[in-house]
Amino acid sequence: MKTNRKYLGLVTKKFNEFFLVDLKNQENSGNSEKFLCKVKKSINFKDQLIYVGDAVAIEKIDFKSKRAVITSLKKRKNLLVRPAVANISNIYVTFSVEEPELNLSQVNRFLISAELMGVEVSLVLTKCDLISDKRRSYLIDKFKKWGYQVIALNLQKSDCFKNLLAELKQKECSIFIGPSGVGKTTLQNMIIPGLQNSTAPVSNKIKRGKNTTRNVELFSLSNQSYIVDTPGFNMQPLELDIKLLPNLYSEIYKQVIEEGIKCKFRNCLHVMDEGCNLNKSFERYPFYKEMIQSSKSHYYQNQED
Ligand SMILES: Nc1nc2c(ncn2[C@@H]2O[C@H](COP(=O)(O)OP(=O)(O)OP(=O)(O)O)[C@@H](O)[C@H]2O)c(=O)[nH]1
Ligand SMILES: [Mg+2]
Ligand SMILES: [Zn+2]
Repeated sequence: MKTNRKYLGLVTKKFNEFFLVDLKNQENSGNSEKFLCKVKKSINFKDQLIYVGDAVAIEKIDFKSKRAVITSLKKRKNLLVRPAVANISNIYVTFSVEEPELNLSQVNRFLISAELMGVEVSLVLTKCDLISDKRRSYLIDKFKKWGYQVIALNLQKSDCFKNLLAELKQKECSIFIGPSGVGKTTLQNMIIPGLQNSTAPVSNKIKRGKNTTRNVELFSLSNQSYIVDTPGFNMQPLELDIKLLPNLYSEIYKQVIEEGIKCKFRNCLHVMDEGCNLNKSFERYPFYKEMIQSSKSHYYQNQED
């Protein structure tokens, strides 16, 4: 049975030239219907490329074979570039406290690149069963000082995610990003009953993840909220517009905006001492300086090209 009616859908997975699309606003959306769709040629190009998280119109729906065609893309709120996901409301940067070992510079790169999206960013710490309570409190305290909500989990305990689940249900589209092997899929399998996506132990020798999740995929928590699992990766040094950087570190923008500190030069990057009034005694300052330097050299390199 084919219908020519137009439906609004949500792209939940992308592979080659196909997309999985959930029909939106269905009453019993917990187990909503998924359609395998191709895209009408005229829309899937240039700035109209379609990503997981996009709202789309689908037509030529065949309810029997569960096939349809995406015929238009709705205006999106935002687009995260890596991993490519549209319409995100919350980012949960996810790291294990051990196995793989916690790398503060990596945590910082993930957090700062997430901040660029201008959405709420939180930090999830997994595998807390592998460290002492004292170390756990120390880490929570550290990342709170970096300006983040910290959710410390032991995924071996079956009820560890209850508060997080309640929080996720209040949000629209939450994405979990972080290195391979930290437990992103394990957590989502616990959160969504019946979900049994592949997970794998970290490699024995170097305690690195095995890149188990290969695709970005969006799952429904309810009619209004979704979570997105993503393939793990390590973040390369960031090369950003240096003028943006001071606003991405809460330790800096709090001083500038909330406390009203003023430096001698209006566009002070807070790396030269002359006329700079920023209090630099915060833990992430060396990371900030390093990011300014690498973004600067990137900037000058591009000017020379
Ligand atoms: N001890 C302990 N092991 C955990 C915890 N969370 C996850 N693991 C284990 O960590 C391993 C990796 O978990 P995955 O869920 O596959 O990790 P991932 O982040 O999805 O990795 P990629 O898909 O490769 O990006 C699995 O063997 C999990 O059982 C935890 O809180 N404690
Ligand atoms: Mg995974
Ligand atoms: Zn300054």
